[in-house]
Amino acid sequence: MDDIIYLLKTSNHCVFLSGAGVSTFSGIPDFRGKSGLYTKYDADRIFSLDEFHNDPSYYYHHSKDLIYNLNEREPGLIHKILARMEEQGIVKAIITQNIDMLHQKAGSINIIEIHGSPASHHCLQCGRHYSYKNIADIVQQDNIPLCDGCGGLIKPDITFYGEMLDQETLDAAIKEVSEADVLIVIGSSLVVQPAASLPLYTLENDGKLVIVNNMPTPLDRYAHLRYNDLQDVFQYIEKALL
Ligand code: CNA
Repeated sequence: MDDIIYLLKTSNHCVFLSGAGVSTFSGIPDFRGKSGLYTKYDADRIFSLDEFHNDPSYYYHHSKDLIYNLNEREPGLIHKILARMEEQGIVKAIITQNIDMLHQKAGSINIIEIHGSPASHHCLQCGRHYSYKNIADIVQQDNIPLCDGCGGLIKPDITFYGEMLDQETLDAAIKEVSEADVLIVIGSSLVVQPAASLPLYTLENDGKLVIVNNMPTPLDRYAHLRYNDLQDVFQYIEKALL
């Protein structure tokens, strides 16, 4: 564990790439972990663009207690320690695949949400914007949100499967990982593209890759350091550096 402390102490531009495993400490299930959503149902379908167009109730029904109750969720151990690490200049940026807004809630500032966020929604017909709270109230009453102006279907500004990532956001993430001398991937299975390929930019630019995940990932063989348990690693970092 002293090896990761050494890397953090000597790094000039340390970036984290976070995945759903980080938010399991806040009671939000991941997708592919031991108790992930895949063990219960086809989680891809919830976030499928085709499915959303065919039957938006599938997304809104299944995300009622996943997305539209996020005001009840609190940042976990990892979110909190990362925010303190940024405050102390140890972390330069967090790129997250998560769509739960918990890095912000913990106080992190430089966050790149590559899969978007439910903080905003928009009407697919006229483009009118809606806030998270606006939509959460409607979904909690088991209704499907429709546009006040034109009656069009409202979609969260989350990138669904079958949809392109926002190019500006992806470019910002690529810039960060390219500049990173240390990239630490935490709680991600590294299978969802293009996020899963971001570490390759760090490696191409002679940066070091660290992976903390309790299941194998396709990039394990490229990792300079590899750990299993998020809690162990972050508690060690907290004790050694904060
Ligand atoms: P994933 O594929 O579910 O991978 C999460 C990984 O974390 C798994 O390999 C787990 O084994 C691992 N893990 C869980 N707990 C721990 C722990 N304590 N220590 C070490 N490892 C642990 O999720 P990814 O983020 O890789 O996949 C990307 C998808 C999942 C994105 O599109 C997300 O939007 C989507 N997602 C987000 C959330 C959220 O916002 N909280 C929740 C579920 C899914």
